[in-house]
Amino acid sequence: MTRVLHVCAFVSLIALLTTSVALAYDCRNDPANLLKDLNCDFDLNVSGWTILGGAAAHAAGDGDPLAGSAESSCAACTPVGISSACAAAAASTLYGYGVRVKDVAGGATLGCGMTVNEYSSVDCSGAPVASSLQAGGPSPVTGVWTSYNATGTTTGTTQSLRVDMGCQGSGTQQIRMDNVYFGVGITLPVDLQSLSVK
Ligand SMILES: [Ca+2]
Repeated sequence: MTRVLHVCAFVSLIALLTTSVALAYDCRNDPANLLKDLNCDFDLNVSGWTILGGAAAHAAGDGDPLAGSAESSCAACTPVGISSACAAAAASTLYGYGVRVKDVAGGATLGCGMTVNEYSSVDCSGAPVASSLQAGGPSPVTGVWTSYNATGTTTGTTQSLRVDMGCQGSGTQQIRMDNVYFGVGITLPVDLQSLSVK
């Protein structure tokens, strides 16, 4: 019984720490976040973002950590998601990046996350020189906000970037996204997807 209690306490502590750190980050108030002024928090609308697949809407009453999130939905398409406006970025630089995602309808069965499209132009014109920086993972538990975070280095010619984010699945998909970031020195933990204690 004692060991079980210790394990439970440990799991609770990890969950608490993970939640606390994730909730503490506010994309709008981080000077290092290149998306800080590109509607990263979706507090009022989804202005500045374009549709990747499905339809886009604003979920005013839902968000993480702050109210307001971007919603994408689709009856039969994949992926479902949105793409950011163009942001200036530096070449050969280590960045941290990520997004929080909530699967509302349970249709994002193949996973969710973010892809960074890098351009050698200053305005995201032309074809991407790379799309290899990604923060992805299994689909979140339905109805639970989950972090997808990673770090990676831009190419030697990168001058600008767009961030794509969303989910892949089948059937009806309805997801929400919030608190998007891309910046030097930003390192946030990935939420626990699952945990088994043997
Ligand atoms: Ca928000």
